[in-house]
Amino acid sequence: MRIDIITVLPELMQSPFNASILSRAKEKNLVEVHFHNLRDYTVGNYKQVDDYQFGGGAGMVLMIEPIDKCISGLKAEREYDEIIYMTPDGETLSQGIANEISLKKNLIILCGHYKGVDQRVRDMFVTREISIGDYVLSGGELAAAVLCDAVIRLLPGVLNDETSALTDTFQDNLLAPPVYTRPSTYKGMEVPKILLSGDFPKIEKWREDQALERTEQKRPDLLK
Ligand code: 6GU
Repeated sequence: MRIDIITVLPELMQSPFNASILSRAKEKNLVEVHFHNLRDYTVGNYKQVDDYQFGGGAGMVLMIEPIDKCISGLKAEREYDEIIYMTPDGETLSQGIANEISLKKNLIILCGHYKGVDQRVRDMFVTREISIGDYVLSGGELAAAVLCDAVIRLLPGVLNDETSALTDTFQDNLLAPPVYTRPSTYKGMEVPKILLSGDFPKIEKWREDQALERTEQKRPDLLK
């Protein structure tokens, strides 16, 4: 997978991509992530990327011209499966959307800022608009990092235990069951005996029951 991220704050995005699973995915050549600083695509001497909105009102709007230059340059080099705009008025990210996007090859992710982007960018280029929840962030960068994390960890070969993503919370619309590790007794608190029994069919049944019970208690909306 190749991901091109267009942003006015590339430095905000470095650390999530240089740690843990995402850096391992890059080292294994399972994903390439390229950052494009919108300021490098400006036309005048002032490196201006935003301007006041027509009609008046508070807040700056990202201008179409640098975004057009950046996206058109990328599109001239390869086909993109999706041009995603990160915006709080997009569809809310879910495990299902992450699964879908993980099947794509080339993605552009445009990070919004200030009051957003000129609507003509959305009309002309954007194929999908994604939010990470009903609250407002100061820019799309952190949301883009969340989306990339959710997607990249699903790429075959990224996780060490290949089956691990299948048992995540939200796959199957169920929360994951409780997990335990050593020691088996800690300050009088015991690990459920069944997990120490070695009876794997029974353990599997217990986990399914626990997942269902946990979902009923904490997220009954998922069962509807
Ligand atoms: Cl994608 N962008 C911004 N600015 N705020 C958000 C968001 C995105 N998703 C939730 N809040």
